[in-house]
Amino acid sequence: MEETCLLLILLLSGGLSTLPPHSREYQFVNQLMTWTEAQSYCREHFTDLVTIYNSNINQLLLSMSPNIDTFAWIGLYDDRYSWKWSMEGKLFYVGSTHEFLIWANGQPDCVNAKEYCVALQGQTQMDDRPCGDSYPFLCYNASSTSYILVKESRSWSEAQSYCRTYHTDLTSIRSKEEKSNITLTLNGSGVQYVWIGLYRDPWAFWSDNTTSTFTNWEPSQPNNYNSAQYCVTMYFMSGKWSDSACNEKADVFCFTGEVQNANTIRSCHHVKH
Ligand SMILES: [Ca+2]
Repeated sequence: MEETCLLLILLLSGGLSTLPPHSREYQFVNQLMTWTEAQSYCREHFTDLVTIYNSNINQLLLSMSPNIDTFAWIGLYDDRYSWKWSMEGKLFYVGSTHEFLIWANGQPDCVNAKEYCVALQGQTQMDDRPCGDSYPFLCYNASSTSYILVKESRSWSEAQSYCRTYHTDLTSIRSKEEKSNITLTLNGSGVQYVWIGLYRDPWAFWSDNTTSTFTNWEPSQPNNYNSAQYCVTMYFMSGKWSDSACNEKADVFCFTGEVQNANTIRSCHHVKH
């Protein structure tokens, strides 16, 4: 027992956080629920909605489900408000709203599940746009405390590289004053969209807060149909995943077992003395 715990601690301290935790058990719940209801149900009766770390787990879940034309929730979701800044102070945004950070009407809408970078639209309001789109961009120079509008159109990452090479970074908007200075810089430039330093990672979160990079999407998914699909179902006929509206009803895959990190270490601590 002690050896197993030591091994787990070593693996965790090695930073291998994408390794699946040992000895999880999986449950198929044949009951229609929304994603949020499913999360509550799993947390109440088991541990949480399932995290799928690899194709073996995906295959195991598929084998537990009936071979019919329907689907079940898994723990993966896309957080439309998990924005970060390219510059230091990354988590300044942290999903809250500020009077100087205003989304354009209906934004962020992540059209076609492809919009993970943010541009100022009409020079004042924010819109999530495809990171590969080419727009002029705004750099920030920390040594001169100035904002530089670069009128060449580049993708978001190319713009980021440019700003990091010649200035400090793509600009953040951290205060009302900073927003006013940016508006002044853009005034009269005629640019329609201009990249700023805000971006997010697509499909980055699982309900149990562990991380996994494994995916098993249907060929045309995720597509964020109608800009309304931020949760994920697995289809019983193929084991493939689709993004779905979180308020749809589906069956559920839960797991029972320890979650990673703090909990695992705490439980090991128990048996060690
Ligand atoms: Ca958008």
